[in-house]
Amino acid sequence: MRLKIQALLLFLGLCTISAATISPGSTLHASNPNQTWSSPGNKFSLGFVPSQPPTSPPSFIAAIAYSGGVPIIWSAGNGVSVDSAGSFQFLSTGSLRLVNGSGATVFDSGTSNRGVASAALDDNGNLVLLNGTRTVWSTFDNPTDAIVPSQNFTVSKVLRSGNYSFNLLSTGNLTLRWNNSIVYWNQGLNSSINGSITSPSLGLQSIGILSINDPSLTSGAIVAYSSDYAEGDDVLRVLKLDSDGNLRIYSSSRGSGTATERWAAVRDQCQVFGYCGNFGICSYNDSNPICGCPSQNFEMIDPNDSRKGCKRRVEIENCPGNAVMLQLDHAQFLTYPPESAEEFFIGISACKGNCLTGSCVASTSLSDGTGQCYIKTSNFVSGYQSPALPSTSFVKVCAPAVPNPSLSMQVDGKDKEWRIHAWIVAVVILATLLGLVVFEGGLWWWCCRNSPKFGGLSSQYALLEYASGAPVQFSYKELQRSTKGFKEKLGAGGFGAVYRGVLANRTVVAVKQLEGIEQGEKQFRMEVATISSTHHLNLVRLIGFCSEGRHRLLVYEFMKNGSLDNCLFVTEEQSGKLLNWENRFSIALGTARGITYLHEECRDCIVHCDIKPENILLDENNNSKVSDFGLAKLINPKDHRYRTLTSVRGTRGYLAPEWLANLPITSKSDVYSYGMVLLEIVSGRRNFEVSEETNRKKFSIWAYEEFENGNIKEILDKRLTGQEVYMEQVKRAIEVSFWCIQEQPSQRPTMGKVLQMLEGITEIEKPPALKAMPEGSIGGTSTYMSSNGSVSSTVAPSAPAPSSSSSFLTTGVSPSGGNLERASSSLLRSDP
Ligand SMILES: *[C@@H]1O[C@H](CO)[C@@H](O)[C@H](O)[C@H]1NC(C)=O
Ligand SMILES: *[C@@H]1O[C@H](CO)[C@@H](O)[C@H](O)[C@H]1NC(C)=O
Ligand SMILES: *[C@@H]1O[C@H](CO)[C@@H](O)[C@H](O)[C@H]1NC(C)=O
Ligand SMILES: *[C@@H]1O[C@H](CO)[C@@H](O)[C@H](O)[C@H]1NC(C)=O
Ligand SMILES: *[C@@H]1O[C@H](CO)[C@@H](O)[C@H](O)[C@H]1NC(C)=O
Ligand SMILES: *[C@@H]1O[C@H](CO)[C@@H](O)[C@H](O)[C@H]1NC(C)=O
Ligand SMILES: *[C@@H]1O[C@H](CO)[C@@H](O)[C@H](O)[C@H]1NC(C)=O
Ligand SMILES: *[C@@H]1O[C@H](CO)[C@@H](O)[C@H](O)[C@H]1NC(C)=O
Ligand SMILES: *[C@@H]1O[C@H](CO)[C@@H](O)[C@H](O)[C@H]1NC(C)=O
Ligand SMILES: *[C@@H]1O[C@H](CO)[C@@H](O)[C@H](O)[C@H]1NC(C)=O
Ligand SMILES: CC(=O)N[C@H]1CO[C@H](CO)[C@@H](O)[C@@H]1O
Repeated sequence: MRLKIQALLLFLGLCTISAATISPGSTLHASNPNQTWSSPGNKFSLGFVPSQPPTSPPSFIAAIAYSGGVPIIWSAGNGVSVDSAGSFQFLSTGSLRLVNGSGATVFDSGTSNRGVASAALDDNGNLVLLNGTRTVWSTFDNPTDAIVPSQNFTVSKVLRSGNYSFNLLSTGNLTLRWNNSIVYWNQGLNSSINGSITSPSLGLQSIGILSINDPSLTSGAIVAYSSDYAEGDDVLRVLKLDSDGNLRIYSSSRGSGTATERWAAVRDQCQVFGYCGNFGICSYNDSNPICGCPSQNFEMIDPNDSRKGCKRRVEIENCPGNAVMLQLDHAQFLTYPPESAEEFFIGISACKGNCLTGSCVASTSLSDGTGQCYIKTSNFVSGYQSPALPSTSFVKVCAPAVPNPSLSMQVDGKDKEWRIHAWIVAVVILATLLGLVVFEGGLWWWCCRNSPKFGGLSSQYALLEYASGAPVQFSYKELQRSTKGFKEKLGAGGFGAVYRGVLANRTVVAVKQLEGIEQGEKQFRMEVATISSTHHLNLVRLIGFCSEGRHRLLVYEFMKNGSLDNCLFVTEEQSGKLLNWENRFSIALGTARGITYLHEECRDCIVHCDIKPENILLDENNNSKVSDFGLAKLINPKDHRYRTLTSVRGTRGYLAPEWLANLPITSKSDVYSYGMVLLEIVSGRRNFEVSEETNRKKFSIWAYEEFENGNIKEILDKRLTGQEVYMEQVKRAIEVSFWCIQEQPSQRPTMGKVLQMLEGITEIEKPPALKAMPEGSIGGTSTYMSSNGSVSSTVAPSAPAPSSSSSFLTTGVSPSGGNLERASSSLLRSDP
């Protein structure tokens, strides 16, 4: 039925086409908009229309428009405007020409001396130049920004609007591009039609279907339906590339003078690249996309047109050495092919820090669990900010970074009357709240005056919150009381001392008193929220926090069996604590699971940065739990220095070489540290230990030599002799650890892969040889754990040469490997 109607319409269309002839020498004048060339049925007309938006003095474009003036389906020179003295001429040479008031040609059809004897506008809206009956040139073959029914759009054609263009690819894909390069929309055909397309053409049917035709297809492949599909007589539908970069189908009933949007290619306008210009940030007010600047460090290029973009008030070149990264929460810089090459997988602070060096202008860190980071080096960036976006972006600006005032403040500043209203509302609300509080307080007192637990009220509430999974906020006093004035010290880590405490509900906790926190309250709370939203069986759970004045404390669940180092490196007297092999292997697996979760599975990818036996805690069943994750971010607010030698919080011996080589820190750096810990779990010895027994070599280097010679038993902890040990597991653990401690990050497996190899799910190839580091550079006993060791004399190992041949199982190599190295070498170059 539908097909019949279609055929009928097509038939009618073909038969009724007649065209009003325009004779050579005719001229239209911009000064008289009433003068037009019309199609026989008056459906379409060519004439001058005022350009939009109106200008002063007025300017005009020569356009073919549907009856009623809307929509415009073609314009001379694709929207070029002329002054009111301009004219549109059909010259006797056969050319169509638009000239402005000074007589300069601004558009020419280029058809002079090609035998054109007449021109005609038909009732499909096609203006053709004819030699007899042969079409020499037509507007349908030279579209500007729109396509109408019966127009045939092929691979070689293009619609343009400003910097945007629309193409049909020979594969049948439809693309929208910015600046001819960046593809921000790419839609393919139904995959069941793959590969068979030979010469596709795009057509808009008069009933509102957009489809692709091809000799290999019996019927058109449908691309889109108008929302008013098949409705309406005398309705014109137009596929139009708008100046905002979106491709839309409009419907317009004849003579109405209006066109209604019926379909749009890009649903989310803010996803259109460059919509807000360079450095412009797209966001939504209620429903309209609006453009703004990233911060007060920027100003609009044209205050009258926010879409023109923004520019820095002070250019980066004018503040050498004083650039900082401005943080934009819930924001991303759009990254589309072919631009996305500059991506790699690192944590959020590395994404920020790595951008500060080199030619990077902005970066976006996705918080979708991938840890993906886009480094923008192009001089054009297009931003999008929305509370729904799970990403954080950074822009390089001259210090100080001045964030935009929040929306409420803007409103405040604008409207005094509003402020008075707000005052009244606030007073009323406050009074109501106060009344409620007094009432509830009375109720409480009445209920609880006899309860012995009255004093523990706050903790009772805390318990409620704890059960709900949100971090509890403690007062400093409360924690002081629960730790008996910070008496029982459990240990001291890189971030501060840890004390044993007992909460009012008798929960035993570990209270960490953070040191060197320079971060503001808000930032701290955000990080706490991130840490506490990270739940895993093999991660130590954060119960609560305290942020009061200078005091920053974190409250963790208490781990009865302490940290792994206490059970691995025990002296003769304590040998009762020694772990058997079964325990050791399950600790290795549990730790790997916890780190895998941090890297790959939780919402904000976290690179731990300080994995060592001291940070692996054991509960009463010797289940391992990783602690201190997410803290690296807390400590160093000035991220660009976060990994200079003096501020490295990680621990020598477990630090990956890239820390000292000043290369990007990625999740692979944690893999290195884990590898060292794994080797220690097997051997019961510190990886950097040097002794006569190891021929004065670092234990890890010596261990590899023993492994090469097939002496796995030599590496295994001697104290396990006589116990039940699965040599198959030992061998696997040793091989995995050697894979993890490869010098090249790209050679190390991901944590997920490590887990699979340990579990025996994936075969393990023979690990390549380890490079002996220059003595004293990494993990030398002299610098280990010394708070301010001979840092300045430390020799950083030479930057690893980018290697494309990775011998590691190909599936285990992160796809970012190559890019990472490219990015690294550029970082190195720009570093003094
Ligand atoms: C165009 O037509 C309108 C009404 O049809 C008339 O008022 C106006 O004067 C005309 N303009 C010119 C330049 O002829
Ligand atoms: C006409 O176009 C020429 C060349 O683009 C330009 O120099 C001239 O100023 C224009 N004249 C008017 C009146 O717009
Ligand atoms: C115009 O058409 C005629 C016959 O159809 C042909 O002979 C002539 O070459 C054409 N002129 C040009 C310039 O192509
Ligand atoms: C569109 O044009 C191409 C090439 O000019 C042609 O092969 C194809 O048949 C045309 N399609 C339609 C529907 O007219
Ligand atoms: C196109 O983009 C360039 C920047 O690449 C900009 O300078 C120019 O104004 C843009 N043109 C239009 C019409 O938007
Ligand atoms: C065509 O579009 C699909 C998505 O619809 C995309 O996966 C594919 O890569 C595109 N093909 C080309 C050649 O761009
Ligand atoms: C693709 O084509 C198949 C068979 O023609 C059809 O069943 C399916 O619904 C189509 N898919 C889409 C997304 O149009
Ligand atoms: C949203 O922005 C549009 C365009 O700038 C404006 O016309 C509209 O009034 C704004 N709406 C609100 C609710 O602010
Ligand atoms: C913005 O518009 C105002 C008035 O409409 C005008 O005076 C001003 O010059 C315009 N500014 C720019 C940069 O175009
Ligand atoms: C736009 O394209 C031109 C030509 O391809 C190129 O020179 C220019 O750098 C591009 N602009 C941006 C901002 O990418
Ligand atoms: C309609 C069509 O050609 N479908 C093909 C798509 O590609 C797969 C795999 O290449 C073929 O099996 C289908 O026949």
